[in-house]
Amino acid sequence: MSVLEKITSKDAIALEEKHGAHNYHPLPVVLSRGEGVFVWDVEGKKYYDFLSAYSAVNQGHCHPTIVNAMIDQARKLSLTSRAFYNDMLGKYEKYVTETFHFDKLLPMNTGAEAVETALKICRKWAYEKKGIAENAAEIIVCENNFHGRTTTIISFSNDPVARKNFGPYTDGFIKIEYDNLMALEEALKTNENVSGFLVEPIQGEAGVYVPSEGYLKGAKALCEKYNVLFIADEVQTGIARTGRLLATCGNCSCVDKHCSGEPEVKPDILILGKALSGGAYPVSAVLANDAIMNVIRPGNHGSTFGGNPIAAAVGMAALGVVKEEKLAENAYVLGEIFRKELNEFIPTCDLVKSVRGKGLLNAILINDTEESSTAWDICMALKENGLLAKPTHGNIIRFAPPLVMTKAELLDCVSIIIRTLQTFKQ
Ligand code: IF1
Repeated sequence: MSVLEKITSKDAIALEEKHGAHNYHPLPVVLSRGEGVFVWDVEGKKYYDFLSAYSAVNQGHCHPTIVNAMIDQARKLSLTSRAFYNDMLGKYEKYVTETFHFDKLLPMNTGAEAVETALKICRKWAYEKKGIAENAAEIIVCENNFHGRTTTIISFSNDPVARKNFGPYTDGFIKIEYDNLMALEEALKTNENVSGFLVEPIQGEAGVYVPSEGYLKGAKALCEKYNVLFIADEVQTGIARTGRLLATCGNCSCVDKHCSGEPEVKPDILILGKALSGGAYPVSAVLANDAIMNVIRPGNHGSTFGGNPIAAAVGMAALGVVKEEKLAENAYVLGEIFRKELNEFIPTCDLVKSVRGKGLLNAILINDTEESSTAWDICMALKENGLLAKPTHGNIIRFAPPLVMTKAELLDCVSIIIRTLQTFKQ
């Protein structure tokens, strides 16, 4: 079969079924085109995208500024490796570190790689700066975390599907309850070898679990007290998704200025991925100040593709779009409307228990068991009605559209969601 030949949904799914590893269970829709908040399937049906590739496509599908930056750079120079300098990486590093107020950036490609990088930096800092005995460093993580799928990262996951039969696992992690400062202080107090605390500002995979007001600030204060690095995994929450440039910006006044430079919580190590490229290309990064990042010396870490010229061009363009189009502000405003509209509907419907989230990272809780197929069935019905979303667990549906959505489009989506939910009887 020629790659140019038109393919039906049925045939595309059959090909993946036969020739691809079965490591996903996708909704049965085959997409072939995207523009802004919309995607089209191979039969030409148009959908609102309410997943945004798990928040990678915050800037909307195929944003022309990002696509043009990518094409222009691809025509000039795509990859040099880090054996040589290229003329884009330094510009990109300056731009991103100035945007987020850190001294230095370490470029990688995927979110999981950036998390691995942060863990390595944290451990090296523990031995060389904090004075922890070799191989004794511990990093605190949270229950129900999702940080990626490498062997080390799944070592501290408590999702049996992600973890079971992939051992032996990497040591050196302490798991505590999320959103529990007492548990964090207890772990810090009783383990003198703790060097870092790795946390998602909102737990995505756990079902868009927003911690209590003040949790991140309190956690950062405890990390300071015990000389432990506060490591924020903003792979999913970062780049305007939650109505701020970063979720750790909290309620600082950056909504219209993008960043005041004084975020509510300043991580010691910041992990970015996904929308750092607007979904055009795999681009991830770890940011930290010199006192931490300078523990990394030549040969300690790297990646063939990390910091390549296309990634640098795409990353600058993608962040530029977020700033120029005020996407943090738009996500903030639309998120308030989305939750208000759904909160007005929920009392009229036994099927939905609640809506929660921040900015345009939201989820509804379905009044059924985790084992039920209700959330999946609702997503299938939403698909029929022209809106794509994916269940997380059997009873939670995540709603995360691209941040370039207009208010009229959002209200149209709200009416599709409500109309669809009304067709389900408890
Ligand atoms: C999949 C969830 C989202 C992440 C955080 C690191 C990574 C991710 C906070 C790794 C990745 C994804 C990947 C996606 C499913 C997914 C996800 F449902 F699992 F929770 F987004 F909501 N840190 N998140 O959320 O980044 O290596 O994938 O680039 O297909 O597994 P990656």
